[in-house]
Amino acid sequence: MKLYTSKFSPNCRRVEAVLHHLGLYEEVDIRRPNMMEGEHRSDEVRAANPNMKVPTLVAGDMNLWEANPTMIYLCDRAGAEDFCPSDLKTRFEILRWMSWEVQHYNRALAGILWETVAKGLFGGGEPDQDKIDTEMENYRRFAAVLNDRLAEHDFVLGDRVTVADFAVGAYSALALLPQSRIPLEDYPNIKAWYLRLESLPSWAKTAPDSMAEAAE
Ligand SMILES: N[C@@H](CCC(=O)N[C@@H](CS)C(=O)NCC(=O)O)C(=O)O
Repeated sequence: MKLYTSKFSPNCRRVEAVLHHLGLYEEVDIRRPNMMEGEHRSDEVRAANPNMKVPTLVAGDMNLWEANPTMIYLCDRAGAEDFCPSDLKTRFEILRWMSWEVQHYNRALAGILWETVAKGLFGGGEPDQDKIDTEMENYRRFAAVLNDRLAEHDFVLGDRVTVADFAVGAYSALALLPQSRIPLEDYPNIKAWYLRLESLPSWAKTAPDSMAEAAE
């Protein structure tokens, strides 16, 4: 398998973390196109993913793009029943939380993090407070749902980590940065869960070493 990926991207982190978790990382040819130089728009990446985005995984004759289905593919390929159960009820819950994070929770989070953390690194200028305020309203709405869920469980689906945690928690490292302005003090269960995730070996192995590296 071949993975086009980037150190900075939370979408790539979740796929790389799944590879570590499943013990598949060493089997994969890891390619890191230099995003600042636009290398992800090369013919090579475009041939595998017409969107020219990472993560993109090439597995035999399959080109896989979009992080969440790629993670499920890897789990199913590895037969990782504990990490990504296939019974109807649990699989529905995994897909539900994955849809929810894309559409609601991480969408709002990413909107804030772009303004507070990423924009400056990518030469985008000063944070736009109006945009932060709009996204913060969304963030608070959906963070309350996750915080309540995590009051009862250590992980999103229950008492053990699953692929749903790697999806919903994809932005943990950035959200924990002091400059992120994410109000985690108001959502202590999310903060505790983020720290729990960061301590998992497979998640920790994929942490950006520094913001300088992240900006590469
Ligand atoms: N929905 C996609 C998002 C992929 C994505 O937006 N990747 C970003 C990095 S986080 C990227 O490749 N950006 C480069 C670009 O859009 O030109 C997924 O889940 O994989």
